[in-house]
Amino acid sequence: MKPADFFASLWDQYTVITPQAQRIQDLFKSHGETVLNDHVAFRTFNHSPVSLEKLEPQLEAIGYKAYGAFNFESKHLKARCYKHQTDVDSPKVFLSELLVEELPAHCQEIISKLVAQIPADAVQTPAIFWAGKLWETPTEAEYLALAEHSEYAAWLSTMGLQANHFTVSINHLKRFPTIEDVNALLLNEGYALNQVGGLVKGSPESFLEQSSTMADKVDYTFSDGVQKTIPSCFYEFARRHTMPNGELFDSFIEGNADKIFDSTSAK
Ligand code: OOG
Ligand code: NI
Repeated sequence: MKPADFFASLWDQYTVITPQAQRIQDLFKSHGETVLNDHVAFRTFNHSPVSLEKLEPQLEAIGYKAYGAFNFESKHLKARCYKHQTDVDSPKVFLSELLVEELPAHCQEIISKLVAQIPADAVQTPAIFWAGKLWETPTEAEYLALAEHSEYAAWLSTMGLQANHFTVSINHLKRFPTIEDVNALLLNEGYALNQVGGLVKGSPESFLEQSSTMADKVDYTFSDGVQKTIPSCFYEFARRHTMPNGELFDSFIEGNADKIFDSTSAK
């Protein structure tokens, strides 16, 4: 599979439950912009047939290679980032996984019931990255129990494997050269942005500035019939800066990412 086809399929699936992303991309286009993606992110459960280490070969199969690793202790997550080995314009990939054994026993039980339903050989092709939920829908009580300890776990239990967000590369915009320009445009259009730690995560001094919308909300029916609107996915904006060695910073920053994760928070 060509990376372009991979990201096109992902985008199609992502925008169905994240209509704001299509609307915002169209908004940039209406201002004459060409929108390139900085990166795309995925979430998964560790110790499962779709763990980070099981998924990684499918990224390698489309030409990607890991180049960074991250830990988020208070969120019980670890992550890796990947870039395409030859195509510099292909989006980077941020792949995180939940360290399930670090959650309270009752959360582990809920998750192990979900994970037990995933076929051992679930990972066969890159299409696994938009496979969605590989388990039966949880009950509302299970969702709320997970959310109390891990918003990430609750989100993953309802949404499954899919692009959690795409990220607009501000570096490739012409009329909105700064992250403040982008945020002002979005706020003016009425979009809710992630405010955790301030609108802008990071700084030019750390070579990476990021902001994101709050996730869209979708109507969801839990397995016990309870209906609720819950967070789906969000859209991110990233501006990368040149380091003293003259190269553009191309990795991620734990202190920024920690706050971006909250873009799917239900609160
Ligand atoms: C990933 C959050 C981190 C970034 O760019 O640092 C991130 C997630 O919400 O799954 O996207
Ligand atoms: Ni991101």
